[in-house]
Order: sequence, then structure tokens, then C-alpha cells
Amino acid sequence: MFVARFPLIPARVLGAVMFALAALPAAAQPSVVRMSAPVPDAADQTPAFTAWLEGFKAEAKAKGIGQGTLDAAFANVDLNPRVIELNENQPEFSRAIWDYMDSAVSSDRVSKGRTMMRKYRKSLGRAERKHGVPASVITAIWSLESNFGQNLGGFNVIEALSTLAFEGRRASFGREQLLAALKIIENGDISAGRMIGSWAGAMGQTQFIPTVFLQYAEDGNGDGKRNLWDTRADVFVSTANYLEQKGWVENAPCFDEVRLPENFDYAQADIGTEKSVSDWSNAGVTLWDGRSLKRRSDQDSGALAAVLLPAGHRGPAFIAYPNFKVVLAYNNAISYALAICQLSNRFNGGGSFRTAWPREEMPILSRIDRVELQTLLSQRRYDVGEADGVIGRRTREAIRVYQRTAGMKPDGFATLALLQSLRKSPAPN
Ligand SMILES: [Ca+2]
Repeated sequence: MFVARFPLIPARVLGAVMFALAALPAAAQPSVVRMSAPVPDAADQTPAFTAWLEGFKAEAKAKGIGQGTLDAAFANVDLNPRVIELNENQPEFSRAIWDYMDSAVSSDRVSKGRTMMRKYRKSLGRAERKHGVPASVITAIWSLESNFGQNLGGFNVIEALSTLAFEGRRASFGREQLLAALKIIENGDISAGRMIGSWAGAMGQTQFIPTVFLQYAEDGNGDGKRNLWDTRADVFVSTANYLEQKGWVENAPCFDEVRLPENFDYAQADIGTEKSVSDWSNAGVTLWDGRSLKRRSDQDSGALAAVLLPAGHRGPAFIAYPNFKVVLAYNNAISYALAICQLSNRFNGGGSFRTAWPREEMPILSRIDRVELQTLLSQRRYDVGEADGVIGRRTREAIRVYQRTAGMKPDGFATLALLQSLRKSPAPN
């Protein structure tokens, strides 16, 4: 995930975004441990927090939250210094996509996913039939979001969201989510004590934030509660519902590994550059084995698709069909969507990618390197916007223009070689 910045990301995925930035599957993250003593700053803020909380409770009550819910929800809530720290952190490094994929699509995970699909085939099958989303895709999301339900996050969601709502750069997000979380408790879907999740309020085995829960969670086992912490039938049907509502196309693929023609215009490989499958085919893009894209009878050749080179022109190339974009709605990161779609294929018996990742290139730049790259581009009058260390669409476009000028393939990929080339190129006076 990654790496889009928070304000650009659909709200469901705030927690997942942080996971993406760290580019670690939830299962691989160190477990979250509450600090034993508040840091001095937090202690100083306690009276202000308590006063703020009283005001918030009054507002929540006016919006229909009962006193019983408020008492239970805020019984043991303090300002949480660990949440403040995580909210302020800017990750220094992003991982190489192949390191992320190695971990996200490991042979252990593939094997466990196949076992889980057999074990829960009935409830997965019900979710698949109701919403038209394959059991393998639901299982893949379940796997990456919570390691098949084993990692729900170690935070009291009410406390985490209260802390976010009280101070810092996500205060309005925290406030909206906190109110939604109280509504969920008021509805009786979950008890206040069991509402655990990530520091940013992503909850349960699907890691839904509260507003997404209110909109998309479903009761799968008919007990009248939407319990995404403890009831797998609810988890599966809710995940499938979310994807269906976001436009999942039934019986259609997510992506294919492709081969690009010699004369391919690398500037066209971008998630934002969509053409019909027919147009890509006419431009010489084929399936990996050379067969025509149009031979895929389960994909409408008029549908809009993007060609992706997530590791630059030396790595594997993919065509992302509309369902790939639906997965991006769950979590707005190319690497995440690629992992989900590939896990789904592997669960169903599919093989590994045919093209190797360009591991020897080591293109992973630190944030300082990325800022330097942007600054050097900017000094040479390439428009990168603000030099903020985030390689977004504008920076990728600037890189492409520079790459063309320097006789490189314009894949927009930020590598160490590119940074070194820029350092040597003369800056204009
Ligand atoms: Ca239920």
C-alpha cells in the first residue's frame, strides 16, 4: 500500500495503509503492546483529555448513544501514548515489492489458505453465492488482514479512537470513527470490552474501520449480530459484500502476467492509464506465454484495464482488470492488490509469476533519498510538486520525462541508479 498518503486513501484502509507503508503483512508485525507507563506529555494532557471526553460523551448522547453504552465504552479509557506515537510516525523505509510479496504470498500462507478453504468451504461458499465473489479472494483478504483471524490488533478501539480524536493530524477522522464505533456497541453487535483492533481503529478479522463496518458488515450466521471478531460466517459474508458493493465482476479474473512488445511505450504502464483490453492487445501486449489477451473468454475485451510494472521495466509486467481495482478499494496499494489476486490464484492451484523480480537492483530508497531525488528533479525544472518523499503520480511523471531525456526506459520507477544519474547531471543555473 505502497504508498499513497493518508488523505488520499479510502477511509476503510487507514490501518491497512500503515500496514502497507511498513509493507508487512499483519501477521508479520510485532504484536502491539501497550506501554506500561504514560509518557510525561500524555500525563500533562490527562486533565485536558478528561475534559474533552466529557464534552464528547455529551455530544454522543445527543446523537442517540445510550448512557449504558457510554459507561461501558469509556470505563477504562485513557489517552494512549502509543497511539499518539504511531499517529505521528512517518515510516522511513518502504520495502521492495518482492520482499513484501515473498512474505504476503509465502508457501506457508498458500498452504494454510488451501487448508482454510477446505475447512470453511460451507460458510465461504455461502458468501460466494450471495455476493458473487470467489471464496479464494475472500480467503486471501482474510489472510492478509488478520492472518486468518489470528491477529485482530492489540488496542481497545474506543481508547485508540478517543486518542486520535483528541489530538493530532487525524482528529476529525478519529471523531467520526469514534461515534460510529459507539453506534456499533449500541446496536449490540459487539460488547465494548471485545471491541479490539489496530491503533487506527481497524477492527476484527476484516479490519474494517467503524464507518465501513456500519455500511458493509453483514450477519452471516443468522444470530442477529454482526460479529467480525469471532464469527467467521460474518467475516466472510461482510468481506464479500464490501467487494460486491465496490463493483466486483462475477466470474472474471483480477489480473494476468503479460509480455510487452519490444516497442512498448513504458510511460503507458501506470494504474491511472486505462485502455480497453482490446486496445492493449492491439498494441502488442500478450499473455505471458504469447497468446492473445482476447483469448481470455472470461474477461470482457472492452473492459478498461491498466498495464503495471510494479518493479520497473526489468521486473514482471501485469495487466490489471476491473476486479484488480475493486481490491484497491479495499486497500489502495498496488502491492496489496497484487498479493490478494496472486494468493487467490495460488489457493486455486495456480503457479508463481513467470518473470523474476529484479532483486539485484536494490532500488529501495530511504525517505531522505526520495526527498533528494525529488529535490534534484525539481532543481532541473521537472515538476514533482512538493518534495515530500512520497513517489506519487506527479513524481513518477517527472521521473519519466527525465528518463526519456537521459535515454532511459521511461517506467517512472525510482531506483538508486536513477538517483545517481541525477546527482551527476548538471543543474541549470
Ligand atoms: Ca452473526
